[in-house]
Amino acid sequence: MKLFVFFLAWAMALLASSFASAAVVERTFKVQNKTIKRLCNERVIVTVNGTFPGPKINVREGDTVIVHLLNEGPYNITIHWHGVFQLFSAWADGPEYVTQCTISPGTKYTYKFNVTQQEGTLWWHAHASVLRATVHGAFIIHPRSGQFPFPKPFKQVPIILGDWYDANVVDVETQALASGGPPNVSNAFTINGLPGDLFNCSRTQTFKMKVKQGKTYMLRMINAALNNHLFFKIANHTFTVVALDAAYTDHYITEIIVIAPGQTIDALFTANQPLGSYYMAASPYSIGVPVIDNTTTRGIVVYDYAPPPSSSKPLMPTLPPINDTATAHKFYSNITGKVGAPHWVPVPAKVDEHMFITIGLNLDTCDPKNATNATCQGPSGQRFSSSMNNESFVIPKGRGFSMLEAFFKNVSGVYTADFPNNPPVMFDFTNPNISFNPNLLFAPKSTKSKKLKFNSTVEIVFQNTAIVGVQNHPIHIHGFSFHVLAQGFGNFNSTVDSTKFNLVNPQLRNTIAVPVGGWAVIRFQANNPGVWFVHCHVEDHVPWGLDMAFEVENGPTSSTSLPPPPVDLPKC
Ligand SMILES: *[C@@H]1O[C@H](CO)[C@@H](O)[C@H](O)[C@H]1NC(C)=O
Ligand SMILES: *[C@@H]1O[C@H](CO)[C@@H](O)[C@H](O)[C@H]1NC(C)=O
Ligand SMILES: *[C@@H]1O[C@H](CO)[C@@H](O)[C@H](O)[C@H]1NC(C)=O
Ligand SMILES: *[C@@H]1O[C@H](CO)[C@@H](O)[C@H](O)[C@H]1NC(C)=O
Ligand SMILES: *[C@@H]1O[C@H](CO)[C@@H](O)[C@H](O)[C@H]1NC(C)=O
Ligand SMILES: *[C@@H]1O[C@H](CO)[C@@H](O)[C@H](O)[C@H]1NC(C)=O
Ligand SMILES: *[C@@H]1O[C@H](CO)[C@@H](O)[C@H](O)[C@H]1NC(C)=O
Ligand SMILES: *[C@@H]1O[C@H](CO)[C@@H](O)[C@H](O)[C@H]1NC(C)=O
Ligand SMILES: *[C@@H]1O[C@H](CO)[C@@H](O)[C@H](O)[C@H]1NC(C)=O
Ligand SMILES: *[C@@H]1O[C@H](CO)[C@@H](O)[C@H](O)[C@H]1NC(C)=O
Ligand SMILES: *[C@@H]1O[C@H](CO)[C@@H](O)[C@H](O)[C@H]1NC(C)=O
Ligand SMILES: *[C@@H]1O[C@H](CO)[C@@H](O)[C@H](O)[C@H]1NC(C)=O
Ligand SMILES: [Cu+2]
Repeated sequence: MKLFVFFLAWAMALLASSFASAAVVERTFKVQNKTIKRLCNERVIVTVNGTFPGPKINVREGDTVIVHLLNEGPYNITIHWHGVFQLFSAWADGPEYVTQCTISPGTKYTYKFNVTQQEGTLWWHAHASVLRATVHGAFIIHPRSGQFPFPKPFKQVPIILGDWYDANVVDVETQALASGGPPNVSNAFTINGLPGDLFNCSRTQTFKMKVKQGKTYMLRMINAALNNHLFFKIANHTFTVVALDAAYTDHYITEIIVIAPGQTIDALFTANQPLGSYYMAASPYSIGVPVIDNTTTRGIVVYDYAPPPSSSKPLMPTLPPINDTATAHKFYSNITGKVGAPHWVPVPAKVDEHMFITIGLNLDTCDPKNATNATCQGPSGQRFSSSMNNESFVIPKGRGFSMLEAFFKNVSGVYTADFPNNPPVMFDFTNPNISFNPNLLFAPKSTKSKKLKFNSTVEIVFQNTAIVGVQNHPIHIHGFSFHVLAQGFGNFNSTVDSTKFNLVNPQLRNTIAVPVGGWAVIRFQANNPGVWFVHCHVEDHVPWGLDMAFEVENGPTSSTSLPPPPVDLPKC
């Protein structure tokens, strides 16, 4: 009898695993120009396969992904698979000049990687210039078993929040980088590429989601907007957050979702209201940015058999004011990780490397003798800059190799491995009185990485500064998810604040919105050799220098080392 039960269990396990065996998901992405009309004007944008947002990729955990990227567009490009661990496949990670040289117009590159040890919503986006504005899409990792750690929702719907520039977005950036001033802001936010009926000429450009009363839906949310955190609500409905950045969380019930650039959220909602139509809407959360797109995008949730919209106006949710830090902070800090859920990782207990990294804006000097309005449009007649630990990162373009190739081939002159563990001087980081202190304002330009031993555990305090002005910077780490141990306002004080660390069930994230005028502490294990970009996901801050990189050494065996580059890796 015992033997029979054992046999049955074995046979069933075999059956289950054959149903759930790993597949190869192979796609072709054609990067190409596309003329589309938004906000009354036709614009040429760069797309994948002519769609905005781009094609959705569905995989199951354990699958192999092969994407052939053909660049038929006008610009150099790369694609990043945002949040995918890229275990032992750093060559497929994508950030320009960090893990690869760019794919020039008329050429191609094949991204190949396995998706393991994670499930939920992630996304892909261009990681060259500002092309991610229009070159992005959902990357959805379904459970290999087909089972969620909650009842299966009736439908799963991607909600990609983005923004729209009524201009050529590459020209907007080029002009801003030349002038040293702030780039022009977007003209609209979008839900799945559509601005919604609050904008001119956009009544038919409103995202509609049909629902059946009583059913539960899973929104797979992505903030693809270049520079803005967003508040999101559906009138008269509440959400249950079940995952953040493709890691399961304890169920968190909320009327509002807050999502920083780069982040993703899986949220359930049940169509439990009277038949009718209800707006879903998003508006920005922002502090310290003087000029901002403060518009609202909206779509409509329509119940099946609802009276036609002409006879009943959809209900509109009330969104918080743009500066509602209390609401943003509550959402960002209150959710906990789901211990024991698939792919849960306990917090590593022993820390090998402690880092304290200041993050924020800076200025770059304008030669007063040469100062013109064309080149010195930043504050105080200077140029905008930004830094981590007072090192303003320069992307190593034009040095012959990407950082990853330099790492693999041991080439010098591309970057150095001396990124400091601490800022050069301690000061009252978040005191507004220091904002224009000339001793703190100007950060030197460099391309520095921090070297990590394979499998070492790193703890980082990210400390915002008030230099130029405080903001909330969403810091994204490539190649890893990290535990968020604590967050707070003001200056981090290790005596007081380390007692607040959640070492039991913290969030696992790939992008942490460091509170405005505050700090966040994260911890992760460097189990993936390669060069991994670390940067603010506010797009404007990337070329200004709010970046660094980790160089993770190879492990002791060939299976724990970075394999050689693919033969078609683009050359610089
Ligand atoms: C993109 O377009 C190409 C041909 O134009 C097609 O072969 C490919 O399947 C499309 N890819 C996706 C993801 O739709
Ligand atoms: C694509 O559009 C850009 C910007 O509008 C234009 O400069 C370029 O010539 C176009 N390229 C192609 C290949 O159509
Ligand atoms: C993906 O996994 C398979 C099977 O373990 C392995 O043979 C292959 O090298 C992996 N591919 C990449 C790109 O890591
Ligand atoms: C929907 O919410 C509004 C306020 O946001 C409230 O006034 C109204 O009573 C609610 N309607 C229903 C049917 O619950
Ligand atoms: C947006 O900001 C402008 C000025 O920057 C202001 O005139 C306008 O009222 C604001 N709109 C909203 C919806 O807050
Ligand atoms: C938000 O801005 C409004 C209008 O400028 C101001 O009255 C209010 O005090 C601000 N709230 C916070 C929390 O800063
Ligand atoms: C979440 O907020 C509640 C109410 O403010 C508080 O009691 C709880 O400790 C918070 N949990 C976390 C993990 O921050
Ligand atoms: C002066 O400004 C021009 C651009 O207007 C720039 O090319 C040049 O390098 C600057 N010279 C100095 C000494 O800063
Ligand atoms: C520079 O711009 C300011 C205002 O933005 C203007 O008053 C001034 O005349 C301009 N100077 C030059 C040399 O263009
Ligand atoms: C890395 O560390 C983890 C636990 O901290 C351990 O299970 C694993 O074996 C280590 N890997 C290697 C290659 O040493
Ligand atoms: C940290 O907090 C402790 C306890 O309040 C205080 O004594 C200490 O001066 C603080 N340290 C710093 C650097 O502010
Ligand atoms: C595009 O890539 C080519 C080849 O690496 C390089 O020469 C060129 O400068 C790049 N163009 C831009 C605008 O970055
Ligand atoms: Cu930033």
